[in-house]
Amino acid sequence: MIELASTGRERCVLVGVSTRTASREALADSLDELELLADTAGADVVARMTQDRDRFEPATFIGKGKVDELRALVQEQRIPLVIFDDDLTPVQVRNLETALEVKVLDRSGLILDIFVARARSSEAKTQVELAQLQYLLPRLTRAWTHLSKQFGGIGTKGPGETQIETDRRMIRTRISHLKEKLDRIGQQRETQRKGRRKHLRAALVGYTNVGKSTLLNILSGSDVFVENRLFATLDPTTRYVDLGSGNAILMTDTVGFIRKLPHHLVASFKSTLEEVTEADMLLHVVDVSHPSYEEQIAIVQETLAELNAADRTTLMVFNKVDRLADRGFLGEVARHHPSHVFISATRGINLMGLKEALVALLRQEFREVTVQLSHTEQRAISQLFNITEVTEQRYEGDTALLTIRMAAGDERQVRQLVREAGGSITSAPDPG
Ligand SMILES: Nc1nc2c(ncn2[C@@H]2O[C@H](COP(=O)(O)OP(=O)(O)OP(=O)(O)O)[C@@H](O)[C@H]2O)c(=O)[nH]1
Ligand SMILES: [Mg+2]
Repeated sequence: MIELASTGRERCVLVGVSTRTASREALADSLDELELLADTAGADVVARMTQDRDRFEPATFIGKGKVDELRALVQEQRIPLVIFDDDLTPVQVRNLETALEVKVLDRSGLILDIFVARARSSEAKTQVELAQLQYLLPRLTRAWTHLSKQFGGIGTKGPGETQIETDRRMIRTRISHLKEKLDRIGQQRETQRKGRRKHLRAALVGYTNVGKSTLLNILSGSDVFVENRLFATLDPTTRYVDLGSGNAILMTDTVGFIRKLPHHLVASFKSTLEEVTEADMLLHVVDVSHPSYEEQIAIVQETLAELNAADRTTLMVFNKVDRLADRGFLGEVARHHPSHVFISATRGINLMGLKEALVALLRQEFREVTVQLSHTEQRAISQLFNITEVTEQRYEGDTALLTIRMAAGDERQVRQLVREAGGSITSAPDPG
């Protein structure tokens, strides 16, 4: 663990390997990002070491010569921490720590560390702890003596084999306890979401540090934490956003994605990320000024697929256009992504365009109509309340008039229902 407050900043070396499939350029890019992650975690990068290899060394990930070189470097410059850009197996970590005599972390371990430091709510803390324990379990060996401190009560002499077994059992118990707790929180969340059904919901998704929270703040006039670091946001925040001309939505900001996001984290953040998977539409925010914005889009799309949200209606929001010296390539970007807007959240460029695009999407995905039914058709009326969003209900004599908003996919069912109940449907007056 990198201790943020107590020990100040820690110095570290980054290590990356380029292979035939991952070019040197891609590696440099990935290491830049790893450096940002290290910085976020409270470590200063003093050196980078890279190696070209066609295959990874099973025992130590990098070749023996490189291990020696690395050892010389960390010993000479008294660097206490080495961070690998790729995930290491528990055995590799152990071998490397033995050979180098300093702490070794991999990318997942580093990301977990940041999540630990940043988790604020009880839910985020629980999710992070679960991910951390699942990451730790296979790595639990003699080297992990600090566990005793973390859990308290365990002997301080450092775990022997029996002690490790006891630790493993404790961790498994703790894991199932945390899972139960998350299930309960998930159910509460579900209830809260149902209560919010009155408004359509949009979720901000995107790579970390692209400006999601900045955008939510500016659209809703709120004050969500923004920082030029990775993973500023862990807990989902939902705000009311007025789109003008009588349209409004609830917009949720949530955790950003990153390449090689540890699998355990995605799994433990499932309930947080359900805010995303259950939204009516997604705003995929992209930092179009970033050199690898295209790869970032692909990574976000992969993560969305993992969450079964790849087919959700999506508006591509290309942010930070103010940082572009040359906007010539935006035409090409627009052709690639038919549903798009270009904006700058900090400069307030084209926010009207964004709102208009959202309203257009709402109209396309959701139809607002007025249903006329005999007031005796209570069953049909209550079904309408179940399937659609009833925005207004009034009576004229024996006739019930319901203004409803329905998803395009539910329209057939609604029409049939109304027909069978002897009612009729007219388009609702355009609110605009
Ligand atoms: N130049 C420029 N900077 C921006 C713009 N929008 C956001 N930023 C900056 O980008 C950085 C990250 O912004 P955030 O809103 O925290 O990004 P995020 O996507 O919420 O990041 P995470 O919560 O870490 O996933 C901050 O320093 C913002 O000031 C923009 O339109 N132009
Ligand atoms: Mg944020």
